Amino acid sequence: MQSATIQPAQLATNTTRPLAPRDYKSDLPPIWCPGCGDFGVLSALFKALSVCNLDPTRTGIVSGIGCSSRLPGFVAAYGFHGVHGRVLPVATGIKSARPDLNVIGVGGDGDGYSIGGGHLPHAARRNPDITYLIMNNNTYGLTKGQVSPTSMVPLASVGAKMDPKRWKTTPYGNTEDFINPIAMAIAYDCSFVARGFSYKPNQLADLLVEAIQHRGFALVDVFSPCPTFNQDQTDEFYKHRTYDIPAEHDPTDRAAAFALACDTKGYPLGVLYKHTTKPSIIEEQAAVRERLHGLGAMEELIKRFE
Ligand SMILES: Cc1ncc(C[n+]2csc(CCOP(=O)(O)OP(=O)(O)O)c2C)c(N)n1
Ligand code: SF4
Repeated sequence: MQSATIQPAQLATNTTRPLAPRDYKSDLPPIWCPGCGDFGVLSALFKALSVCNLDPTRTGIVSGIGCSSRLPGFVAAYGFHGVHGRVLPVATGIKSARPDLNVIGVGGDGDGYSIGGGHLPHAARRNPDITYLIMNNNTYGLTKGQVSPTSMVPLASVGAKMDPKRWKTTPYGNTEDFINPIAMAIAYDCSFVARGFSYKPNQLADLLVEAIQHRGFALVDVFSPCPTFNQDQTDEFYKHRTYDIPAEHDPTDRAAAFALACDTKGYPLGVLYKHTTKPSIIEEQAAVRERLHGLGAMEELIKRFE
């Protein structure tokens, strides 16, 4: 069932004055390694928050565990540094309880696609009005460089030797193939799917603005290299293999979006897919609440707990 009208997200904006990117900086300086891609992501997020003029007192940034998941501490807004892989249940819960708040989830590819990967299809079908920013460095950075679901390293069966200096935890070879997270998200009918690159912070800021303004669940996968533990998917690797999505791409065409996501010649950057009429759990929950009020059931329930 699809609703007929296309609504932009209702954002809680700052009403006193326009806020600059620096207004969203917390007192805590980021403690990432020099050259970490997450710096570029953070600066793009500051810019996007400023463009949307989000009210920091009505904005929550939710993360899991990992280097990337430290991000909420660096933003002057409400932060929830939670449990590994549980960004989406927490973010969905906050948005369900307080639809008036802006909710942004952040974390790594390990957090979001490995231990937390099972939450993705359900977030896609529930379609809560939240943005989920995944800093994809193709490794588990915080735990010192294990193979993650997006590590593009050869499998042991093809005889490729892992460089033990690079991939210390798999010195005899990698036994697990990698996934394509944006193709997966489009297959799940996630209502907004985009990909950015931390070395293109202006483009990334634009993508984040569009994701925040999207009414529904917006996934933004960002290549954010880890120079300390991943010497394979580096900034140079992506600089040579990424390209901007051509202007003629229609993001509402799901088949075209899927084909783009599966491109084997390079990695497209930009908005791949946008489903603007998908129902959202937040509106469905509001409809249920209204019905319960109409029946007097809500008041009865509240009385029982008074
Ligand atoms: C339940 C649980 N399992 C495992 C860990 C150990 N652990 C902490 S961070 C992490 C992976 C981090 O990788 P990723 O999410 O990609 O973030 P990055 O550090 O690369 O930014 C793991 C396995 C944990 N903290 N909790
Ligand atoms: S280990 Fe990698 S992901 Fe973690 S802060 Fe250092 S460069 Fe960034």
